[in-house]
Amino acid sequence: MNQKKSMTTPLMIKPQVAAACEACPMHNAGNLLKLGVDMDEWDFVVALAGNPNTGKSTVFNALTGMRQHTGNWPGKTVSRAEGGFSYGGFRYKLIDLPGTYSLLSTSFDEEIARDFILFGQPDVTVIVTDATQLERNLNLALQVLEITDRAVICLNLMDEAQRHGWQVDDRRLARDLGVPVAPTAARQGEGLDGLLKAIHEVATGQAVCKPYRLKNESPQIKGALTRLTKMIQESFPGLPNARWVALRLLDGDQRIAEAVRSGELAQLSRLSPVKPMSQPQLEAVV
Ligand SMILES: Nc1nc2c(ncn2[C@@H]2O[C@H](COP(=O)(O)OP(=O)(O)OP(=O)(O)O)[C@@H](O)[C@H]2O)c(=O)[nH]1
Ligand SMILES: [Mg+2]
Repeated sequence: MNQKKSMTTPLMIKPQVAAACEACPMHNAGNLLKLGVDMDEWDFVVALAGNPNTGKSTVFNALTGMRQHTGNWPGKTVSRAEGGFSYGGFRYKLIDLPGTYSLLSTSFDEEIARDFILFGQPDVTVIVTDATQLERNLNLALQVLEITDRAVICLNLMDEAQRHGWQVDDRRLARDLGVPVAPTAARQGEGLDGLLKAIHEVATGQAVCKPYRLKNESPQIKGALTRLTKMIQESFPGLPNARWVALRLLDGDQRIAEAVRSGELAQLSRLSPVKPMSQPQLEAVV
């Protein structure tokens, strides 16, 4: 594979006539402010997620250069790097999320990453993966794709994969996962143009993602999941991830249950709930 040329694998590039709403930012500025990110001077916000040690900070540094600073996540001692870059006439804010193996919220790091993707609704979430450990890395990637449908896979450490003589079929991966895949060797600065292009296309709605969603639940769970997803869709129209919310409620996730009760989830749907879930309905599932 020639690393020098643009290596992104675009997905369903639409003509430039994307409807206005598709080109509009989808982030939740109010929630982002609560999460410590002020979007006043930015058009789009991009989150960098990934397993530990996959090169997130290397990608972050390569994209932002000197335009970055570090601080802490609100109320946490976990440090956060944020920075910015311009591309295609837009100003992008980039947030380096803590490295995690999962988003099940079992540690501070997982909670931060998950809350940012769920409540901040970044315009694009870049999932940085290690091309030499793809199978392991796809666990987190699939979890991210359950929460958001605006994602790009950064297939990093391609130089290492090549050194081992391994071929990674990025086109097939993009097709199977339903999101653009950009192969990179971030330490060498290779493939970054392709990554920027993929981010830009997803942020502006030129590329439409159709993320793969796991469907291997048992028949018993399937029935409950279908019913609960429908209830959530009716209560929170426009919520991008009703099925994932239903799965988390069935799993007894207290943070998500609280978000349903408090109306935090209603804000994400960008509409008031037309038919709020009643307390008995909610109690029946959590
Ligand atoms: N060979 C090679 N090494 C890389 C590449 N990208 C990053 N690295 C190296 O991988 C190591 C980890 O990179 P980081 O950018 O710190 O990874 P991270 O995901 O931010 O790590 P955590 O924040 O600890 O989760 C560093 O030694 C980098 O220089 C790459 O594309 N190729
Ligand atoms: Mg890092």
